[in-house]
Amino acid sequence: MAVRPILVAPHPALKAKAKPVSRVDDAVRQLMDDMLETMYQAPGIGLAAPQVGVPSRVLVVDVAKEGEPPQPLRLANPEILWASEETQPYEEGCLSIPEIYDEVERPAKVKLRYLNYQGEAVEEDAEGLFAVCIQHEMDHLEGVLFIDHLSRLKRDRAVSKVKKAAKAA
Ligand code: K1U
Ligand code: ZN
Repeated sequence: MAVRPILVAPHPALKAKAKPVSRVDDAVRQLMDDMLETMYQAPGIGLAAPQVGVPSRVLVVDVAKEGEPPQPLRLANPEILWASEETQPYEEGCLSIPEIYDEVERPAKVKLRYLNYQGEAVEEDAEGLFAVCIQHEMDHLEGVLFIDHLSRLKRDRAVSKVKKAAKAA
């Protein structure tokens, strides 16, 4: 397993739509394992392949609370089959937009389908932080960042803050 560098906005790879994987083979499993290691090291609760420069529909998530055993999830070709009308606000962050946090309103519950580590199709219900994180990561597969859900003023402020920090570094 290897820690891969995480791309930071406004990198153009973060705005591209990712392609489905044709099957979950050893290369995809290696990518999933590297992404989990990268996510834990960051630290974060999710990571999408475009954030490590790979334009594939692969993501990893672990929303276990501190003190709980890890619950790593590796997903390929995830789809949202259903989303609730009820929404919930959550203060989101993003490893590709360091030090910016803001509230995003998303469906409170979703039903998912994806291919797991073994390439089997799995259907799963998500709510709470799990639902928030899955939707945030699936946005990355469409080239959408959480700041794209904010007002233009907040988004422009966030991008210029990140650009300034990158220049200073
Ligand atoms: O996609 C990403 O950049 C990862 C992002 C996921 C996310 C966070 C919050 C709401 C929705 C999606 C992060 O993991 S940001 C870091 C973070 O939330 C965190 C870091 C350490 C401990 C707990 C949370
Ligand atoms: Zn993100």
